[in-house]
This record gives sequence, structure tokens and C-alpha cells, in this order.
Amino acid sequence: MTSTTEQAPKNWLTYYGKRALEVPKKMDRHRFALETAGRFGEVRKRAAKSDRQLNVGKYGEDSLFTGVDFVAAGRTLERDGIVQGLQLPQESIDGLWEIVRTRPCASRADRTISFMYEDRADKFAELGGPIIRADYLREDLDDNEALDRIAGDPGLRKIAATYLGAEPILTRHNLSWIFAQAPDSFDTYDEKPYELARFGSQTFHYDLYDYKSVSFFFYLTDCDETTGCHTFVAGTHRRKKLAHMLTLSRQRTDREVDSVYGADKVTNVVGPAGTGFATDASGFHKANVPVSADRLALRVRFLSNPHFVSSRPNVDPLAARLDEADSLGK
Ligand SMILES: O=C(O)CCC(=O)C(=O)O
Repeated sequence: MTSTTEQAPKNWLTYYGKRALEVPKKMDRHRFALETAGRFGEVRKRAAKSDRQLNVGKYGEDSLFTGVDFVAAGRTLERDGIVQGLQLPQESIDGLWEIVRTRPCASRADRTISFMYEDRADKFAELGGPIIRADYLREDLDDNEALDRIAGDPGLRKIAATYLGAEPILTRHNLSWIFAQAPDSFDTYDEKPYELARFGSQTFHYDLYDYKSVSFFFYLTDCDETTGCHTFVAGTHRRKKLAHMLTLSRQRTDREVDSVYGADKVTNVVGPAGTGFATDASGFHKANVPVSADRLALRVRFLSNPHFVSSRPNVDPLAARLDEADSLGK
């Protein structure tokens, strides 16, 4: 039994009907255009503010990631919507685990459910079962040196700039747990369980953060198919079935994804703690439901269009350094 306080809507038609009416009222015209026309790969390509002359050399050389050709990685991202091969050093992993040791995480379904990770068993006993996903709060991520170093990494900036064809704008970091569930408690092959879709990002879906965006993920626990690995459907950031672009819900079952895009396009990213990769979340993706251990992962995202950056962006450590260098005439 999984504990969430929000229930699935009783009538999906009313739910999506209401959302369709609310969308234009809640959004400015930029976001409205993104949410509608931005579903089409060709529109996204044309609307992305691309400046192919971008000089990635300016980001510097002191990257945490060794043995990576960052520009080639950006091109792989362009082709597949995903690129693997970033390994976070142990020092960074340890630095991020400091957040886990000192700060509580809060349920994505209900922020009033908050607990230290080490106390999760008691909390889940009290709630009657494991929750789906919990995040560390934004203010608790603000003063972590390891996170600042990753978010300001010149290599990641080069990948993002190559892919975006524009100056990457750092937007939200997210550090979150997805919790192991009893085996067979959810079926994502034929169903799209509401709480997994809504709170776990654990059914196939795509996101429209910008016409082009780059999300870097780093596992902070060992990760395979039984421990919540990320799955991405290669090429779907460029091309999707028409019905998948037109329907209001961007969620799909595993079966639909396999049959439309082919199981060979479905990439599970597995690896030990520290494994890192980048995706454009406008392609179909999901986190798998862990069954044998919880998964902890960091996500750092870049956009290219200032209209889509939230009102309180994380402080951008690299931009601050470059600004300082500018103001010192360096
Ligand atoms: O945590 C994951 O692996 C997936 C996250 C996700 O779907 C998202 O950030 O949109």
C-alpha cells in the first residue's frame, strides 16, 4: 500500500477538460505556445534560440569529468536525446550525501510528510507503506559545495551549449529519492498508475521545459533495472507519433512505447553511484519503480530561453565566476 494524500481524479474527461480550460488562463503566451505548438519536434527545432557560433572554450577547462569529449557528447545528445558516460568523482558523491545526512526530505505528494532518510522505516510504518518520491527542499540545496561545483562545471556547460546552440541557463536542481515498492505492486506495462505518473515520474512521459533543454542526472546510489534506473526512448525528442503529440496527457504505458518506437530504442541507464548522463526531457522517459533498494539521484537542468526559467532560479556558480572575471577585467 502506497501512501499519498492526493487521489486520482474520478473522471478523467472532466479532469483534462478543466485543465484544457485553465491552461490559457494560467500561462503567459510563451508557455502557452510551448505547451501547444512546442509538442512538435520541428517547431521546437525552429523555435529554439540557436546561435551555432557559440564559443564553448570560454567555460574553461577545470571539469570534474575526465576523458569526455564534451562537444561530441552535445552532438550525441542532439542525435539521440540522451548521452551517457559522465562519471562523478567520489568526492562529489560524498559531498552530496552530506545533504542526506543533515537534511530531511519531503514527500512530493504531500510536503507536510517530511523525514530524515535514516528514519524512513518508522515513517513508512506510520503511513502504512512506502511513499513514492521525496525531494530535498530547494533551500537545503543552496549551500552545498559539491552541488555548486557540479552545477558550475565547465564540461557540463559545454555539452549543454553545444546541444542548445545557445547560452545555457541554469534552472532547477533537484535531489530526490524514489523508494522501493513491493514487487508487482504497480503495473506500468499496461497501465499508467496515477500516483507513479503524478509524483514519481515513473510512467513514460515527456516534458516541455523549453523548446530545447538539457537535464543532467547523477545517480548517488548503485542503479539497475530493480533499483529505479532511468529509461529514455532514443530519438523521441525529435520525432513522436502524432497522437502522442496531440493528446493532452503526455503519459504512455510501456507497451505503447515499445510497440510504437521499438524496444531497441528504449535505453535503460544502469551503473554504480556516480553514473551520469544527459537527456532532453522532451523525449519519452521515466524512472523505473525500484523494488530492491531506494534510488537517490541529482538532476541539474539547463534551458536556453529566459521566458521559461522559474522566478527563483538557483544561483548560477559558473555565471557568477564569469561575471566576476569580467568585472575584474580578466
Ligand atoms: O528521476 C528520473 O529518473 C526521471 C525524472 C523525470 O522524469 C523528470 O525529471 O522529468
